[in-house]
Amino acid sequence: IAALFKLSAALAMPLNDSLPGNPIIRHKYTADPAALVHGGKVYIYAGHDEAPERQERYVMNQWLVFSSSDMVNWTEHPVPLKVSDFKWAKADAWAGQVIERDGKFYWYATVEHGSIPGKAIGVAVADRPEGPFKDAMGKALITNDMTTDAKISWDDIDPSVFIDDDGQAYLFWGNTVLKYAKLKPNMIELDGPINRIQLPNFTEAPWIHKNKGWYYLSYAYQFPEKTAYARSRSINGPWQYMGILNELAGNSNTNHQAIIDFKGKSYFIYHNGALQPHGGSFRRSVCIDELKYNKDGSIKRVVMTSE
Ligand code: FUB
Repeated sequence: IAALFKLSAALAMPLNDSLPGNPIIRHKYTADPAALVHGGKVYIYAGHDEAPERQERYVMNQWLVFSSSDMVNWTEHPVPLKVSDFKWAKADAWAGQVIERDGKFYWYATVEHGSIPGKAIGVAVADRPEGPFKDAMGKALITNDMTTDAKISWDDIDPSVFIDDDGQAYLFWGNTVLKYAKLKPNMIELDGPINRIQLPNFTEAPWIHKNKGWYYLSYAYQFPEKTAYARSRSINGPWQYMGILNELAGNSNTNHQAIIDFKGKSYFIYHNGALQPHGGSFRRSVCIDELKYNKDGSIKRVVMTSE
């Protein structure tokens, strides 16, 4: 029986409670979604909010991955990555993003560094989108002592990675100060200086996507957080602020988005604290709504739906 139990735990399991509607995952709290489209499926990478009821602080030790080929039925895969997989890290499976390059999947993830005070960004790599992922560098890619412009220990968080049509990869990240740098083709070294971008009320959670020749930079705005966005004709800016994309995330003081195209539609994937009975800022849940553009390339506001 023990062997059978192990086998079933090791296999990906379709979720019994995977119902149409928001939140999309209801048996666990999930936060900070990043999404990847690969091989006819959408993969959602999320932090696991593990804070017990009434504990008002983040308890996040691992990340989770879910896949779907129809955006309705989600399959949970075995835990793909944990803080403890980064031997140099000590806590906090905060936000990140996974991207594919040359058949490898790279996960840029925020953690608390074990010996350099503050948050850091590590890179994990896998041969398959669902993992398992392992530390790609044996050390952090970004540490809090590399930049000094924000006097907080959590300003080097929330990596978002983007590969442009010419093959150049970029890493965007930050809290309070938004930074970006080129990545070398090996995806684990910066290729040039760290640059800064000024955007109104930038808090955290940058996400880059491209549509019809425009680069879009969406981000968490103010605190409690709404989602705002800017756009540019160049990845290097200048960025034109375009306004609010999504309102405060019900019952959560953070909002954190990913934007993808899948099977002819665009989607806005985010979290809120609406899952009952204990949802809130430290027990968040991933939601998905369709994202629509106006004729001029601006984006319509996303209003949370329950269907
Ligand atoms: O989940 C921990 C942190 O809260 C993330 O890194 C931020 O984006 C915010 O959602």
